[in-house]
Amino acid sequence: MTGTAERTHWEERYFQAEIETMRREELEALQLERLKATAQRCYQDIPFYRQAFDDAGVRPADLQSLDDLRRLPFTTKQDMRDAYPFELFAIPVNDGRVQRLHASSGTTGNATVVGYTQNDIDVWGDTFARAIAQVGGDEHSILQVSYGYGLFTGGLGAHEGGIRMNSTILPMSSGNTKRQVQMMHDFGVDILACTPSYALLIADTAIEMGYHPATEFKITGAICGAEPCSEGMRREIEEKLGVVLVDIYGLSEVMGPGVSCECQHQDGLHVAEDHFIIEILDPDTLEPVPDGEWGEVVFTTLSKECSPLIRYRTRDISRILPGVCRCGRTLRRMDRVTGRTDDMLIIRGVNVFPNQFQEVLASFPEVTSYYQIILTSDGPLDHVILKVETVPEFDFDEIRRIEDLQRRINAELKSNLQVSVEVKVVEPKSIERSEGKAKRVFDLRGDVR
Ligand code: DLL
Repeated sequence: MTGTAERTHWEERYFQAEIETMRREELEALQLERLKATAQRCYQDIPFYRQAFDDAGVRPADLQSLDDLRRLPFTTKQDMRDAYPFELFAIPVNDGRVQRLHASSGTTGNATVVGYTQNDIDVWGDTFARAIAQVGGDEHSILQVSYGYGLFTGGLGAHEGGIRMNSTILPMSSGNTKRQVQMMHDFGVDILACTPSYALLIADTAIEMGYHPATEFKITGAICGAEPCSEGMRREIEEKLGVVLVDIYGLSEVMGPGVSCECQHQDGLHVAEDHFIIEILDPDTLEPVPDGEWGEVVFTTLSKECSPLIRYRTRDISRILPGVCRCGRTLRRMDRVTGRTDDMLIIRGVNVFPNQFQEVLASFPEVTSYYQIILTSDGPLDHVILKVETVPEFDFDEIRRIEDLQRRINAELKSNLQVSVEVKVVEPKSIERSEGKAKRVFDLRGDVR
């Protein structure tokens, strides 16, 4: 790949330029019109919202400007769980228009269930297709979808994007990694869509199989999301596979992948603002924070027919990046999601997100991107073990080198994150690999949170 030339070419690549570069005033007018229709539909067709609007003393007709959105009530994950299975649907499930159901895993309560009409699926396809264009894909590209298919929105969301772009879809789902590599090589796959942890596993497996994917494979783009990915891990995947990796964000409650996505500049994720209004709020006061400041991401859907949501509190933490992007898109950008309000660890009074460990580890060439955080109790205090895995070239037999590495990582964590943890360096390949979202934090403290 001749990086620069390709990227310059990509700067011209929009899937829906008329929307992606729309003047702000026009976009906001479109948002207001769609917001009014959404509020009306929610009030009319969903008893939960009628009650919530009435409790808040607001009617859909009160929406005169986008600022009036702040008068509307919030929706939480608990509201969605309580509405299990279909009470938040604006269209009865057997009505003939509900084409598909997706649901979150629901490990800690009822699953959250979301329905899609054909139009909802088409919008989803459009927004994911924008991501395909961001990595230079088109109707000539082969798209390998290695997100899991099923109730999880990754696989079918990417699939819809491929259909919309008219790309050739290779619906691998996750798992059977050697076969993934073999087909990626033999078929000349152009774009890979999967979680970043799985992309890394696919890259490592290809290398173990004796390939040098960065030069021997045709692949040039990766669309990776569903979990945080540090810059270090992104570069590792990019170098190993020879791709440009764009971060894609989404959540099943709001749609699935495609709510926002990076462009080739990898400088924030353009929100599909024609279909979603993003707000960044202080999670304690629920008041908006200024652009550039971190807070909880809240979304209102603008075009969803079956499962519209008003001010859904995602618990994800991000911020709006001020200014306009070099790519020319006018859709505003949110920063990469590095954590969730409910993921935050409090280690001896210091707040840290698991992903921040990954950022620090990225500066150590002796270790891989695989790590685990194990929380145990040490009397009344929390004890944190950070397990990190060495690269195969590291001489694991020399205890002095191991101790030295542990000490250096610890010092770096202390100076960057102000936390003190027990660093445990482990042998190559001893940390479990993930074919989907990686589980990094193991809470063995015995309390159910
Ligand atoms: O993970 C949808 C998705 C599939 C997004 C494929 C991107 C690619 P859920 O399983 O409902 O849906 O999980 C949603 O995952 O609230 C975030 O905490 C996290 N998440 C999603 N994308 C990203 C990302 C899908 N790019 C939850 N970076 C969200 C960091 C992400 N976290």
